[in-house]
Amino acid sequence: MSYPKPTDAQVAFFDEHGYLVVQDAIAEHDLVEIETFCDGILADKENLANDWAWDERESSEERSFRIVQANPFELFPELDDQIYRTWAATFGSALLGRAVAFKYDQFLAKRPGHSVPTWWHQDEGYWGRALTNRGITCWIPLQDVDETNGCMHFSDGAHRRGVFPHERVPGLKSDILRCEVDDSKTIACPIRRGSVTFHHSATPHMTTENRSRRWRKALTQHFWDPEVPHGPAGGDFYEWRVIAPQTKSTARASGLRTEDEA
Ligand SMILES: O=C(O)CCC(=O)C(=O)O
Repeated sequence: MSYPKPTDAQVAFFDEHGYLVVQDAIAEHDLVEIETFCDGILADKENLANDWAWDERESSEERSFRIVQANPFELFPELDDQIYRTWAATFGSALLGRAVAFKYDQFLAKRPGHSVPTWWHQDEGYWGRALTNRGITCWIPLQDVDETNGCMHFSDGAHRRGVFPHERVPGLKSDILRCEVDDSKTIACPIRRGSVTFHHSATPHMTTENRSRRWRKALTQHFWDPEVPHGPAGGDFYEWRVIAPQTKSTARASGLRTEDEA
């Protein structure tokens, strides 16, 4: 199979709605490779991953990993030139109408039967003011997804409404944020393995908790205008932003060094 090119209708849809589903985009052999690397992270999540919904009552040894969060690009540099990354950069540049380049990725896995939603948020709520309208995300689920196991939901057209106030989620000690959206604009995007979603950096989005019997795994890739003048840890952040890496690799992905590496 060859990776698809964006059509004018897809570019127009993205511009109006702030998100897009691309069906059957990623080749199965590439999905298998992504999943092999990500399963390696899952097997050693205590050392390689954050618990993105870390319950404040749990010690670091007891983290129950309701959302596993790691940075494959930091752990596996051999993935640098993979086609799903270069394709998503090209496709995303066309959708956004400006050139973007790969910035970082995240492996996000939701434990079966013990997970939480990834609450409504805008990526710009994390990335800061320098990213205004200058980023796009390509989300690759590694199994079929729907509302029972954590598919994407978008707030239709809300990328044109600026950045909403965000807050930390009470009871958690990770850096995860949430915001309020207009419920009447919510679009759920159930998709099959191989399909992806793109969203604009100001599009509010969320995924539901995983109520299935299997892990819900996804690789999300973030693309920024290369002219953005700062790294993830050095910028013009909103006041609600916290940076709380739990491992060396997730610290490095934030542009930070742990104390023993300094
Ligand atoms: O996979 C998830 O749970 C959330 C992904 C997300 O928020 C993103 O890709 O921007």
